[in-house]
Amino acid sequence: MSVDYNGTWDFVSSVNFEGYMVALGIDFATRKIASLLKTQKVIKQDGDSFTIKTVSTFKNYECSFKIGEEFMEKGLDGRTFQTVVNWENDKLVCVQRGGKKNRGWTHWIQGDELHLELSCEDQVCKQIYKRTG
Ligand code: VL7
Repeated sequence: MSVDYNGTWDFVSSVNFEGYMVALGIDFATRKIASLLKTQKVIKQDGDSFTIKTVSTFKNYECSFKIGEEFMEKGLDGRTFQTVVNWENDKLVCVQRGGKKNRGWTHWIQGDELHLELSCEDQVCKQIYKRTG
C-alpha cells in the first residue's frame, strides 16, 4: 500500500453533517453542538492495521480495525453494527451493516488533505482535513 494515512489531521470543512446526523437519529440539541465542532483525526497505521481517533471538545471516538476483518462496532449514535474496512486502490472503504441502511465511510488522501465521506441512508456528508502533524 503506497498511501500513508499516519498523522494528525485538522478540520477544514464539512458539507451536510446535519443531514448525516438526522439520518442517524441524533437529537436536535446534540446536532447543534456537534455542528460547531472542529474535529481532529489522529490516525495510526501499521500496514493494514489502523486506529482512527476522532477528537473534539465535546466527545471523542476511537475505532481500530484490520483491513478485511469484520468486527462489531458501537457508534456514537448508540447502535451496534458489523463493520469491515477494505482497500479500494488507495481509498479506505468502510461498510457498516446491521444498523441503518447504506451506512459507511470512505477516506482518501489528496495532496496534504484527508478527505472523508460519511454515508447513512440517502445522506452523504463530505469532510476535508488538513495535515498538521
Ligand atoms: C464520525 C458521529 C454523529 C453523534 C457527537 C459528535 C461528535 C466527534 O465515523 C467516524 O469516523 C470514522 C472515519 O474517520 C472512523 O471511526 C466518526 C463522527 C460523527 C456521528 C453522532 C453526534 C454526537 C463528533 C467525535
